[in-house]
Formats: sequence, structure tokens, C-alpha cells
Amino acid sequence: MLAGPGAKYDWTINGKAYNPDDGLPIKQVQRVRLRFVNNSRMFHPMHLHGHTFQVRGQNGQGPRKDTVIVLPGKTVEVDFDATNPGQWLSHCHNVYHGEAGMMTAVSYVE
Ligand SMILES: [Cu+2]
Repeated sequence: MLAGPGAKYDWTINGKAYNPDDGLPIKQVQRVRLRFVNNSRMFHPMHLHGHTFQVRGQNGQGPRKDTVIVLPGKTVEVDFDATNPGQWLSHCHNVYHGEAGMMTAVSYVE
């Protein structure tokens, strides 16, 4: 859930500004779906490090990318293969949003 800006010009994912200890756990070899729900009035080009994802379109699979624009009030789903273990940021590529909290760590766990 992408939201903001808050009172301190903070931008959030799932209600929280970036905290490296509190990300999204995934497991290696999973096929992972990220659902970006834009609950704000600005667009957010959402980027995932370390992977490329396939954008899910109305008719199934769409283009393979590493950044997808999520328009205000819209939802975009992307799928990727978890084949690159580590901790990877996913963040808004309007960097002033990312730096103001709209980032999360996608973290491989055992
Ligand atoms: Cu943004």
C-alpha cells in the first residue's frame, strides 16, 4: 500500500516509512507477486533491485521490467522469480519519495 504524504512529508509502504529491520520476507525459488496499491494522489514509479519482474496485465502477462509506474488510485501487480538471494530494496523512483520513506527491503529468509 503506497501512501502519503504525511504531516512530515513522509511517504509510506504498508503504513510505515522505511525501516531496514522491517521488510517483506520471501523465500528462494518462490514465484513472488508484489501488489502495488497506490492510495495517494501522485504517481509512483516503483522499482525493485536485483530482479526483473513481469507486469500482470488485464490479459495475463505483460512486459518484463524493473520499474513500473503506478498511477494514483490504481493497482499494479508484478511477478518475479526469487533467484537472487540477499536483501533488495524496492522503492519509489521519485527519489524524493523514496528518501522520505517510500522504500522497503525485500529480504530472502530461510
Ligand atoms: Cu513516489
